[in-house]
Amino acid sequence: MLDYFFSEEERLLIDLVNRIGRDYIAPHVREWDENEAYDLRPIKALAQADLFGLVIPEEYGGLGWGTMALCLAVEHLSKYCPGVATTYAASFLGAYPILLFGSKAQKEKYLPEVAAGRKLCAFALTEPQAGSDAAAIRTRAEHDGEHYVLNGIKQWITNGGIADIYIVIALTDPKKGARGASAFIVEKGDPGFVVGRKEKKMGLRASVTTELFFTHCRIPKDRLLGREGLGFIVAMKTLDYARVGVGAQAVGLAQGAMELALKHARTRIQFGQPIYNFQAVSHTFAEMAMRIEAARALVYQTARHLDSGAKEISGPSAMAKAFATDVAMWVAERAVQMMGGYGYMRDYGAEKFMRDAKCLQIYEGTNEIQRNVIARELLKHYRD
Ligand code: COS
Repeated sequence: MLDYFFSEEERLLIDLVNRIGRDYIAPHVREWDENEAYDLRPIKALAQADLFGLVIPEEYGGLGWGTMALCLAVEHLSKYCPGVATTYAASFLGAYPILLFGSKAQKEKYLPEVAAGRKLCAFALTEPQAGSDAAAIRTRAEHDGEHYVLNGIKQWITNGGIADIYIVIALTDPKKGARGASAFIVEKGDPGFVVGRKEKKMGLRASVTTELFFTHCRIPKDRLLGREGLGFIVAMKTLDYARVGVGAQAVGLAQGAMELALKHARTRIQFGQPIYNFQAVSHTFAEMAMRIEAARALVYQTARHLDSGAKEISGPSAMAKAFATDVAMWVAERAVQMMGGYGYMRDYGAEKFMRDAKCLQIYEGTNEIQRNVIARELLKHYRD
């Protein structure tokens, strides 16, 4: 691995996350995957280590470190279990809108609880008919005195049911399309808000994904984030910040898959020698290492770019997400191949990385959508 000149704090953070990974995640990974079970223990350990406060400013009880720190935490968690990393990262996806667009009162009310890990967040944009075409949402939010009344369905929401705070994008002025969307904070227990069934997923099975139903769900007016009409911008800006985190998740996943397969290749004897001695195998690992390092460098540089306060973040974040997750899928598939029958069997962990990797190319915007974003941003630099 290249020397990325981590600060002392970053080194301590990496050690801490690895300790949590070894103690609270590694022993249970297979069981959670088999049983599609969400387990609170690693989340509690992350909370006790103050790691839910990484990007939350100190004045709201966080550490105020930024996106780079969050990427390091997500990367190293993902080596052990990308599903646990999903629960953790998705909570930040739900916290970013408050961080970026919340009023002082909203920040004071919600962020300390989030930073302490006492409350998880979720981000609800997707609907049955609105996936890549996010502007096609139908969930409505109508005025009713001092309240808004929400009606609609959200689909494939990470942390559904286990989160206490939900950012819900809904139309306040449907005639205006994307410009008529607004973002709201909905709390667990709000009247008319019901969590639907838990989805059965191919991978990331330690994380929870559900539908959300809003039926005449009444929320006070002060739950609006920013102002009416800003909902689509809230969603897109949030994704600009969060997508690099999916890239970090991909780097950790790929590293975990490579290390697993490498251990196998160095100890598996065929034709009288470790299979790593065969060039077809060692060159595959060389290729894995190269691609992972390129993905890592892009993710770290993008995270530092975001932390610098740079304005143009959509393109870099989309690049980091698409590039790193494509690398992760490739590495995980190759890891299965390098382990042969052991790779295919559920007892050995490689196929789980492959199933987990698939989702990373899909969620928080498919990699096809990322390429749309990159192509759109590219044109801004070559207008003449
Ligand atoms: N920051 C700020 N504003 C943004 C933005 C960004 N990153 N991306 C888009 N916008 C604005 C546009 O400027 C445009 O505003 P105006 O109407 O004022 O011009 C508006 O949002 C609509 O943008 P655009 O015309 O590009 O939207 P499309 O309908 O073509 O949809 C989107 C393209 C952005 C929805 C698509 O690229 C996308 O990201 N889809 C995936 C959604 C997603 O990630 N879902 C996962 C949910 S969380 S797991």
